[in-house]
Amino acid sequence: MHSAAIPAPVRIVHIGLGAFHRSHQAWYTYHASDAAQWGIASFSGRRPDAAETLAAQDGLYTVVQRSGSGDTFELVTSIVEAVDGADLQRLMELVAAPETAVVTLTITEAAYAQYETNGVGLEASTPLGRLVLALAARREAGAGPIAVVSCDNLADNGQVTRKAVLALAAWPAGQAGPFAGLADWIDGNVSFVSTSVDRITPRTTTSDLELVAEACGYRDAAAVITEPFHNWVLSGSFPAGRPHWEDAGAVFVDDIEPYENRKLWLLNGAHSILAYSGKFRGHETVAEALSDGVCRAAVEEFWDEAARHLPASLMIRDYRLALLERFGNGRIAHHLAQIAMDGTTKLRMRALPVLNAERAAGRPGDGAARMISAWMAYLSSAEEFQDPRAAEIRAALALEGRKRTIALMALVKPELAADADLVTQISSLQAALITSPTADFSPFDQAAR
Ligand code: CS2
Repeated sequence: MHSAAIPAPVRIVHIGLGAFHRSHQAWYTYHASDAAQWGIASFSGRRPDAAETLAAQDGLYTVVQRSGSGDTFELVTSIVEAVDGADLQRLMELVAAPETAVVTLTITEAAYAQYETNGVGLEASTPLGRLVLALAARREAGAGPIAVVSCDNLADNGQVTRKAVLALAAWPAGQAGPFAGLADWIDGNVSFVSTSVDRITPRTTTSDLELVAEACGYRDAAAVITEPFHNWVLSGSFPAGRPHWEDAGAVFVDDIEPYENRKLWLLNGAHSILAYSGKFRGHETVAEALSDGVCRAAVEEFWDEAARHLPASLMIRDYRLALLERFGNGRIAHHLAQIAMDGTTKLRMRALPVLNAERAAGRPGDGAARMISAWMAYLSSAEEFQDPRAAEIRAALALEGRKRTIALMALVKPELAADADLVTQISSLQAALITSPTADFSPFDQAAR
């Protein structure tokens, strides 16, 4: 355990201080052998709450690793400063400091699409807007190259971040001042690292906090509960250095795509199927949904399709077995409602690549299509839902039958709605789900897997 008495100097700036940041990037940094050199200044997202809570306890918090058989507790000291995300001044100051070498992001999948779909420009209220303003400050200060590391569940997240940041930096093009030539400077000086991140971290509950108080003898309002499993694959350069994250198991690779696809399709894809079909069938948690044969069959059906487009060298069978065990950990109450959020963005990453690959190979891709159908069935029955395109979803839900299906499909991707065969396929899968919600729509032989 590192000493909490002398905080490490800030060399990493994080945007998106939430439970996952605390159980993943901050935890890896804490476990690096050179942790004493790498302090994190972590900025909250939309609300200041997480930063206020953590700042009140000097950035210290407990990671509870919860396995099927018990809990272990660890005090993590890598976050040395917790700041309200709205404090743009402090963000600019820290990113402009030459000692700062890395900016990590957990800003949700939806944050990357927003500037495209909503035409959002360079605004200090959005996480990427804040990042661009901070990078402008770094250029102004002559502090040199830096790495930006997206830790959100998007394929090719480094490139997606790069494109979004460059587009935003060029937004005020032609204006004088700090933005002239900014996109060119970013292009030449900022390394956008791609990553695949993995650690199931449900939202902490009040009873979790009580348990920490009882077990550790102190009150920690910022504790996180997470599974023992953790994985971080990174690809890209760090021009100003980085912690030895490999000491905690991080892996650096040249070609990240197969790892990203394996994680996004098999873990996150299955999560989305469990969330939508599970909520529709009255379940609350991942473990509950997985124990329902109907939901489980839908997951296996999708996995069979996805596996055809993943390299065998990635040990897909073992990965699937490990996922069943992780999802089945009933001591982790991972709520389906949390996963069900932001479906329009998540389905684009999780269902469409497999659907397209299956159709390109001349097969229907029912497993991937069923994920989209389950989302629609869930929306039709949900009392409330969260999505960046909630207003348009509500307008679509006011329509009937095929029209409703087309309108919802268009929100995932407009091209989908123009494909009459696909509309028919998704409509009939949805009808099957709605008219016979208890039927086992894809029987499978568990022992054969
Ligand atoms: C989940 C992920 O909420 C979701 O969409 O699928 O947060 C998932 O738990 C993590 O990616 C696991 O690493």
